[in-house]
Amino acid sequence: MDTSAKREQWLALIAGAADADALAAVDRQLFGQKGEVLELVRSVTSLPKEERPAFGKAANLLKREVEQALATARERFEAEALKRELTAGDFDPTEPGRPWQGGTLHPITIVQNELVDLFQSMGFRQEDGPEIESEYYNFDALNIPGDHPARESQDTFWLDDGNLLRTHTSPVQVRTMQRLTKDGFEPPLRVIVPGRCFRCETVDKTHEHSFYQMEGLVVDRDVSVANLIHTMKTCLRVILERDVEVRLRPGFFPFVEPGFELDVNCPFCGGKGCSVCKQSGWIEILPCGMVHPHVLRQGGIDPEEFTGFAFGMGLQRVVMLRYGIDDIRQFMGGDIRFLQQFSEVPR
Ligand code: FA5
Repeated sequence: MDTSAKREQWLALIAGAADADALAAVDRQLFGQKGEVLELVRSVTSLPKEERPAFGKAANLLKREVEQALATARERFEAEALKRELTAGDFDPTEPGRPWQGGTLHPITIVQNELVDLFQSMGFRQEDGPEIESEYYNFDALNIPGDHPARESQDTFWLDDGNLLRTHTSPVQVRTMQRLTKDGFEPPLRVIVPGRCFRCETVDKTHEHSFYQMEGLVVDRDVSVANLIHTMKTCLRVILERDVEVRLRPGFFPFVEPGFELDVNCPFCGGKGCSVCKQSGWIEILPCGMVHPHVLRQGGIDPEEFTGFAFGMGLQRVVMLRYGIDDIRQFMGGDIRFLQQFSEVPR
């Protein structure tokens, strides 16, 4: 049977469809329940056996060609419809798009990244520890037994299983020393631990229930307070972007001996005295001290042979000083106008 006449007729029908509706009608005529193309393919059964293979092949090829012609015509109508939709009304596809509002880094992250880079350049390694901590690591290993009054100054959230939300990053001191000495490691040891801490405190301009600290720990032979002061001065000079003077006052933390509060000369008045530094010329910036022998022993290090220093920097405090922010609640307040002032994009 000659299928070429059918071919001409069907392709002309498709080409002649004026719009998508007309094309749909042609589709039904050719491929519907009694569609002409399908009828042609089915008619193979009425032929003598020897004619069937050649006819079947030709009919199927024709069917595929007509399907393809229908699909091409359908795509053309769809594209035309989309174009009509886009150019209708107020929409102007030739107008430039709105710039993409990408996120920026949180100021705490900016300063934390800078501190990590700085300490890594001084040979420190970054460590991490759990935010849900055991009583042993948060308190006992740090020389704060159950009846010690120092526990009062770090009231926390206790969980039903006896664990707690860590009140500081200091527990990672003993965790790190234990993990390394278990494998036969000996100092020198230089670590920093940035991380989130929690305290059951009333929130005000300078206190949050969740805040960030960065712990530092150095253990080696003959480590002294001079090494501590030099390291702190270097770090503060970079972070506060200016030359700094520091001073130490006695401070009490059971896991250091001696312990200090480290002050920096006021960045707002240069040390002359202003309302921020309460006319003293100094601003308290971080507590620190020489690691207590009890803590070294808990970490598997012999305090007769090694000494060390440690510090616990409140990250928000440093960020506030650097950018002149006067209320700690801004950091987690979710005010986009506050956050948009810090334009550093994620690395
Ligand atoms: C500690 O947490 C000690 N672990 C620090 C330390 C480490 C001392 C190593 C000696 C050696 P303190 O409770 O003072 O100390 O907290 C340290 C810093 O965390 C404070 O100076 C402050 O900047 C910040 N901080 C403490 N509590 C809060 C809070 N509720 N909200 C915001 N920042 C806080």
